[in-house]
Amino acid sequence: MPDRAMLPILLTGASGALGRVLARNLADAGWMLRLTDIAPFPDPVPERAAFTQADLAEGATMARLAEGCGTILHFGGVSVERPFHEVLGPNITGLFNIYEAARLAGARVVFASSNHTIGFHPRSERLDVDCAFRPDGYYGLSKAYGELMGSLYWDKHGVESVHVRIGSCLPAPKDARMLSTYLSYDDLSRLMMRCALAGEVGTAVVWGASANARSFWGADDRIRLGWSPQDSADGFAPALEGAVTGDPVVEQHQGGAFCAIDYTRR
Ligand code: 15L
Repeated sequence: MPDRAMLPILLTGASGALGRVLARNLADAGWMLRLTDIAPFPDPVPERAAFTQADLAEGATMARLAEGCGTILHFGGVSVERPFHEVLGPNITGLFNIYEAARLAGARVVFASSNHTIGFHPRSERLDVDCAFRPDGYYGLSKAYGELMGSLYWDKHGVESVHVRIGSCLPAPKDARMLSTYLSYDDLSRLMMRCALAGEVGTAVVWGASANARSFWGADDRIRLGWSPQDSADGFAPALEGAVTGDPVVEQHQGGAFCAIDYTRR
């Protein structure tokens, strides 16, 4: 097996908000990238990268793109709560196509999971990654399925799979909840590089959040990946304490109880 760091990375969802950040930061760090998305890539394609416009439904295209790659960063699919039938194709069939592509290529998958897999746990519990799934919608449910798909492909086919339960990955936190869930773009990028570089990982689950003092989340597998976040939402606390962007009626009803309040209102 050639050194993973010498092999290209396939990045799905490259035209999305996080995909664009990763395309730029990983290319700047010297990685060779294959980018793909159903939507055109809106930025100049970085040096040492190639972009292919494709639907995750095209299994043969995904397999071709993954050929020769060491790692697949799977950020493609539906990334917000939508009706069940809109989530189903990209996040379940598309997900299957990615794991099959990884199996054929002998690549490691890094799956962009979400805090919405556990969104209906109360905020008062400190959650470790082995907590039960409590998805807060069809989107979160599809991400929980994705983590189980990763587990299946490791146990059955030896495909390594890292599941990153991303909190709120934005340029800056926007409300009080994000003082707990914020993940900076730089912490995300460093995490992805560690996921691509780490020695044997089998399956691993990581909370995708910066070093936020108010975090809802506890133990995970970050040590095995050699990652620790360097940024934090804490500096935003004076401006955001008490700030709410969810539906005030639902927040009152639930007492601001759940990890993922922005989706519980729908
Ligand atoms: C996510 O998983 C979503 O992709 C994003 O749109 C936000 O809702 C984020 O979680 C969050 O919980 O803040």
